[in-house]
Amino acid sequence: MKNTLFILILTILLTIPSITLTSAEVITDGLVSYWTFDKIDIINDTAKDVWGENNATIHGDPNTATGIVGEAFKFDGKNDYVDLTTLGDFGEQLGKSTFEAWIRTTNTTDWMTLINTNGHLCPNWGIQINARKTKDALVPAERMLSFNHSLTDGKQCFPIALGDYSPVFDGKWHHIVYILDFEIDDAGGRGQERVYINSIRRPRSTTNVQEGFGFFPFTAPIILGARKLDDTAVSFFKGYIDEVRIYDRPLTENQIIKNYAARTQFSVHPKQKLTTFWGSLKQ
Ligand SMILES: [Ca+2]
Ligand SMILES: [Ca+2]
Repeated sequence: MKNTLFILILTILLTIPSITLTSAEVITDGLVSYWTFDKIDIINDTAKDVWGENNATIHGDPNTATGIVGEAFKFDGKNDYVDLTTLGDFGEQLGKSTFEAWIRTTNTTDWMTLINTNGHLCPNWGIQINARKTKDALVPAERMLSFNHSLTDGKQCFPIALGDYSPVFDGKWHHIVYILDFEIDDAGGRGQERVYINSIRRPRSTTNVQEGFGFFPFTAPIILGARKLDDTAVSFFKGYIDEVRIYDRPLTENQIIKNYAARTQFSVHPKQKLTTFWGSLKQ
C-alpha cells in the first residue's frame, strides 16, 4: 500500500512539470511566413522567415530588445523598417488572409505605420496607427488603429478605413490581428475585415464592395514599420514589434485566442525550406 502511494505521488510530481512547461504553439495551418525577430534569426540585415522562404531585409538600424517572445525589434521612428518581400504570389491571393503581430508603443505624436504595401499608391493595403486627432485622418478620432485596404475601379483608389478607440499606447505589449475575409465575385465581391486586439474582437462591419469596384491584389513588397514607395519611406513606426505572422486564410476566433496565448513556435517541421541561403549567410 505504501509503495502504491509512493508511486502515485511520484507519478503526480513527474507529471506536473510537463504540464506547466507545455506552452501552446502557434497555429501553422495556412501559415505563409513567420518572422520572430529573435537574435538567433537575424544575420546582418536579414531577418529569417522561420516557416516560409521569405527572409526579410532590415533597413535603418532597429535595435534588438526584449520581446514578448525572445527578442523583438525596437524602431526609433526615424528610418527603421523591414521589407517582408512580396511573399511570392501572396499579393494575388490577398482576399483571404490574416496579419498578426505584437506591438508595444507610447508614441502619441503622429500617424505611424504598422504595415503597408505600395506606399500611397493604388492598390494599397495597410494598417496605420494614430494616437491623436489630425485633420487629414481618414477617420479623425483619437487613439485609432486605422485598418484599410483599397478598392479600385481602375482609375481611383478607395480606401476602406476602419477603426475605433484602441488602448494600445500604454507601453505594454498588445497582440494585433487583422483579418481580410473577402469573396471576390463578378459583382466585385463582399466580405468582412475583422480586427482583434489581445484576442478580443473590435466592433466591425461587413463591407459590401460595390459593382465595378473590384478588390485588387498587390504585387509590391510588404513593408513593416513604414510606408514606402520607390526610394522614399515615410510614417515610421516608433516602438517595438515582435512575432509577425501572415496566413493565407482568416484565422478563427479560437485560433486567435490560441496564438495570443502561444509563447513557443511550433514542433511540426516547416514545409521544405531553402536552408542553403540561410546557411550561406551564416558563413
Ligand atoms: Ca521574438
Ligand atoms: Ca534608426
